Amino acid sequence: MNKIDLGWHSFFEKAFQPYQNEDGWVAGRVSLEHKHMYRVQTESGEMLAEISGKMRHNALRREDYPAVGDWVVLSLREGEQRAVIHAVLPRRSKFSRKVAGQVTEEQIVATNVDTVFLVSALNQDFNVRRIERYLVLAWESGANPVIVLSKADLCENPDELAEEVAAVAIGVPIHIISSAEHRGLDALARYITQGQTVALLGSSGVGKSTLVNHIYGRDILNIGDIRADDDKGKHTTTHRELILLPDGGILIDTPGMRELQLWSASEGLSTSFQDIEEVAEQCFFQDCKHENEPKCAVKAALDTGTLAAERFQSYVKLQKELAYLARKEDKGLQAAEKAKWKKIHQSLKSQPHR
Ligand SMILES: Nc1nc2c(ncn2[C@@H]2O[C@H](COP(=O)(O)OP(=O)(O)O)[C@@H](O)[C@H]2O)c(=O)[nH]1
Ligand SMILES: [Mg+2]
Ligand SMILES: [Zn+2]
Repeated sequence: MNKIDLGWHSFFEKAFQPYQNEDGWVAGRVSLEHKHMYRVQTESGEMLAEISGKMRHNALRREDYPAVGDWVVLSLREGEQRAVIHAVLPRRSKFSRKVAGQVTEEQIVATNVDTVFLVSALNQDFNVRRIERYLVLAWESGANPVIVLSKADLCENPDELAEEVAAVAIGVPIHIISSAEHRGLDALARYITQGQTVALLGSSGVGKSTLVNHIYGRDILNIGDIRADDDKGKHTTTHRELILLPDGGILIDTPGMRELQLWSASEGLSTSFQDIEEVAEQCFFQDCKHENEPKCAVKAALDTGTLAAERFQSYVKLQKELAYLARKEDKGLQAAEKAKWKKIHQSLKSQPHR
């Protein structure tokens, strides 16, 4: 396996330069994350790797640790399929969400992704607002979003629903597919060429793993079996996994996310809701909240119906969520900074006096 097939790029080549004179140090790509262990793909094969003590010591935040899709700097242990990770190379893109639950912490879903397939099933779970939410994070990630509407075989009017999506996903390609009927899959192939990384994101049960198997041409992932009363399937994918396709191209299958909570994404919000932000530029007051201000262009657009009320509500809601997150994150950063200094003071104290 050569590095190009693994997604190597001149960007990483440059970032790796400071390490290339170290004896036996190579670059590898993280394909699976275990607890404290990583499965890494290299030119000399697949191996298990641990991060070095120094790296662990210096790591402060989630983003300082490797994630699936990362290129890392490794030293190989002679004669063993084991390695030590010394650094994470800078990321070209990073898809993050907030960890589930109350904790304000980043969860990195996948990195160095060229294209994200945002997969939604065309069944009773179909929800335009959820797609909007995914789009915000996808735009923020730096990867190109593509919307994949799956299970078309279960839907009477896929084109109508695709149009609804098009109205909230301006300029984003939309593909209608059915793995069951092998419909629309060829159109996806053009995104998955040699060295290109595509991550599949979407709620549990929408058919991501099934799609990976169809693209691969063989059942390499477990599929959630259909429960008697619906077609959602069991939650079988529990980890993120990078898969190398036989004809080149790299897929990252991610676990289903029941709730997708935003992680800092102000640019992603602006890109996703460009239509609204453009209208808002016409408001009389620059800091218009579009509530009761006079000469509010957004209100006018809502009144005439050129802007859909649901879309505006969704925008306001996501904006509030981001603002709330930013306040909490700020506090979290302060705490991390404090902890770091405490660590430094302690290590100074424990050094013998000279
Ligand atoms: N009817 C129909 N069912 C599908 C299709 N693709 C996947 N499924 C079923 O949906 C369930 C969940 O699929 P899975 O790939 O595990 O979803 P994931 O959680 O997104 O990875 C399984 O029972 C699949 O057989 C499709 O195109 N049509
Ligand atoms: Mg799955
Ligand atoms: Zn306004």
